[in-house]
Amino acid sequence: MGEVRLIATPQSFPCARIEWVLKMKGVEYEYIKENLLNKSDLLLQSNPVHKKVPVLLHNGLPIAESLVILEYIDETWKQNPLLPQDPYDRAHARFWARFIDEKCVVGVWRAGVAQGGGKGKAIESALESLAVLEKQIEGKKYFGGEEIGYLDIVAGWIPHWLNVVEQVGEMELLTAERFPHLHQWSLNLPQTSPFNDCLPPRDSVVDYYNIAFNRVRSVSANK
Ligand SMILES: N[C@@H](CCC(=O)N[C@@H](CS)C(=O)NCC(=O)O)C(=O)O
Repeated sequence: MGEVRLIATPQSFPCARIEWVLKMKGVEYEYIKENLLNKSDLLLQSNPVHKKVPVLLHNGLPIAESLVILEYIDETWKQNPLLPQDPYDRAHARFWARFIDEKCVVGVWRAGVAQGGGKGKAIESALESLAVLEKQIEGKKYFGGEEIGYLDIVAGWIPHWLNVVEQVGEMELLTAERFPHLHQWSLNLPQTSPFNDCLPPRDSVVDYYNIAFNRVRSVSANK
């Protein structure tokens, strides 16, 4: 199916999503490691709008945005389908993928970065979004049911990255008491393939978020 290259950064979970799915599908790819502090011409030319990783290059053609890339991979390599086959179920999966990115990721990030007076409110808002997600996993082993599916990949940052954001952001969000189902899922998922052989060292993710949070905080302090 041609040449597959992935422009990515090991500590980035949108990039990890792509690696997980390429591995699930058994697609061979070349990993092109990007330095986000000094972006390459290849990244800037391949994703001129957002200038972000991940970017998938398939036979030289760039595809950006992790959720878009996941669907492209699923449509191009049909083995081990990721999204449900039924149109209604697919629409439902897309709805929840957007909820995860637009509400959970953004809410957790904002809570982590926040300091001082606004932190309590930001944490509350992140907890509200996680509570909604908790309802989606209740009674199921994975978001995909008995098998890992699209939403497990999209939410796959929670087991490894959320805990780092909690540490760097000095807060506690995902506890077994608050969210027993999501908590159990987040213990199960990293035991499974491809997650268990494709996670960046935790310390490197801590460093990455320390740098990222400090940058955002200093930009907002200088406004
Ligand atoms: N919505 C995008 C988010 C991608 C994203 O935020 N990438 C970060 C790394 S995790 C990045 O490239 N940041 C560089 C920058 O903002 O300059 C996706 O899902 O692919």
